[in-house]
Amino acid sequence: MILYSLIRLLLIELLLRSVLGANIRAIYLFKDVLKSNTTALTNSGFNSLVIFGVGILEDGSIMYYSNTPGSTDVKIASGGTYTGGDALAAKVKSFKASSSSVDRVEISMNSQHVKDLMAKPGPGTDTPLAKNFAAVKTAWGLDAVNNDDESLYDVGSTVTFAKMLNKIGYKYTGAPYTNTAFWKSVISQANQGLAEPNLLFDRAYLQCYDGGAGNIPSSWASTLGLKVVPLVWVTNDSKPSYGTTPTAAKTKFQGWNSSGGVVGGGYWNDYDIEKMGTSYTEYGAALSSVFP
Ligand SMILES: *[C@@H]1O[C@H](CO)[C@@H](O)[C@H](O)[C@H]1NC(C)=O
Ligand SMILES: *[C@@H]1O[C@H](CO)[C@@H](O)[C@H](O)[C@H]1NC(C)=O
Ligand SMILES: CC(=O)N[C@H]1CO[C@H](CO)[C@@H](O)[C@@H]1O
Repeated sequence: MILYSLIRLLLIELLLRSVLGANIRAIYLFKDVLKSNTTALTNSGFNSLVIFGVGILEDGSIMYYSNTPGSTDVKIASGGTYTGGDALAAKVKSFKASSSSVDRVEISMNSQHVKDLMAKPGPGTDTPLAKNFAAVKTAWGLDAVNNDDESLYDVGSTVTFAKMLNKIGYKYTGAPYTNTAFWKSVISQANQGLAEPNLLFDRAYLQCYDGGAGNIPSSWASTLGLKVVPLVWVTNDSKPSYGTTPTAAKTKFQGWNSSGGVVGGGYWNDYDIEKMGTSYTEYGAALSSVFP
């Protein structure tokens, strides 16, 4: 009887967690995914990988910008077809292999050409842009598109684009660091008439470093009407003052967790962990201890 009750409690807990998503452990992949340490990324407790450096061209083709010395940029979809090659597809698909802790993979992009393409040819699912996103989704096994708009901030075209992506099976997320008014409008319009767990805009990865260093996750969550996933920047020799060790990250996540309004945490970015020779295991463990 006791065992049965325990199992039932455990199942309810797991169900609640999956519904509420209260344990997001994310990392942004700045380094070319063909060069980063896949074993470490998929075995250190992270459950969400966000591939940085995707962009849209004027004709609706999609690029993957490598951001890594010695790597080249790749056109990953054009004319409604996946063009990124088998190696890249196999690599990204392997992130969610059965042995991996990862269950969600997103691509992160800015708002380049979104407004123009939403105006013409528009957000139909038969447009080159929509077909290209569908092709990449299938080839890479993606779950969401992450909006890292840090300059254009056009609410109307952003919401239209998010709804187009939703029609082809993507969730939509954001990486805000400033401009609460923009994000609040996008979230409320994208999620109009929807409720957990079926939100379209279902995650806000809040930058709490660099330009966003003063951000308070609980305040953002109440303004946005959506709990947030605060991000810290790992130890980095580019802007060392924002560098956060695993120990310091754990302290920050604990503080934010106790203030409320958060559903996990995450890091900007894998490149710096590898360049600085710090430990994926330790960064992952800092998240797992606060957001198990
Ligand atoms: C990749 O990560 C694994 C596990 O953390 C580690 O054992 C291995 O040495 C790393 N590989 C490289 C090339 O750094
Ligand atoms: C996180 O916050 C929740 C809710 O306040 C609390 O129950 C939990 O113990 C906290 N976790 C840690 C590791 O501090
Ligand atoms: C060592 C280093 O310069 N690392 C990176 C820190 O992050 C920025 C982006 O925010 C990269 O451009 C750097 O390469």
